[in-house]
Amino acid sequence: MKIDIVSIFPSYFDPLELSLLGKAAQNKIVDVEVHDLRSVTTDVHKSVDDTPYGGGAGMVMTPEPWGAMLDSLMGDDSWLIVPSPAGVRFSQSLAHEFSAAAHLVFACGRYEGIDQRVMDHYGERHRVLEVSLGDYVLNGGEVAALAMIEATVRLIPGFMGNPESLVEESHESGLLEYPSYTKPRSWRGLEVPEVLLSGNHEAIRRWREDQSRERTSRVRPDLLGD
Ligand code: 6GU
Repeated sequence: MKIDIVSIFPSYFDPLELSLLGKAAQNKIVDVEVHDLRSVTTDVHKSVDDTPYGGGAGMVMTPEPWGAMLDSLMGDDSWLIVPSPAGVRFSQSLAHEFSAAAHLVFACGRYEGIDQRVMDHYGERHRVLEVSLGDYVLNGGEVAALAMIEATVRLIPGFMGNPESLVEESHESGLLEYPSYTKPRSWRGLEVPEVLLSGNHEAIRRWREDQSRERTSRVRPDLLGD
């Protein structure tokens, strides 16, 4: 998979080199390139924003630099992902969809967002998605893009050392994951649940399923639809 990221703060993406994603890049599972939006500006001030038509607070990113940059990046099978608190909610199922794409382009806006015509223009020819992490506001799309990229790349076949660990994790089944324990058996007076030491695989499976349901109904009843 190829991932291009466009931002006015390219160094936000330095951690990609260090993390698990660095390994994926070394193994040629994913090729990530970061582009500075200011590199395609034509004025001495390298400006990328202006005041909003209709008035209001803040600044809006102008379409010209985005057009110049995205014309050079978008191809026939490219998806344009625009992180935005006004977008559709990111989810594990969207991460699965992203992980099957050949080319993802993340357009990270700052200020009050990007001129709507950028999304409309590329939407005529490409899959364009405005995507939000959740119901809170970040200063720009960079942190959101990092989160979406990490969630996506770990689902690409061959990325995870042990693909089994993808199967039972939170949000794959629609339930939260059951609690986990390791050695020692006793720690500060707290014991590992007896059933996990029993060797009875069917009993362990049932206990974990019960724990998943109990935890989900307690902290995320919305996932159960009640
Ligand atoms: Cl994707 N962008 C911004 N700026 N804020 C957010 C977000 C995205 N998701 C949640 N809050």
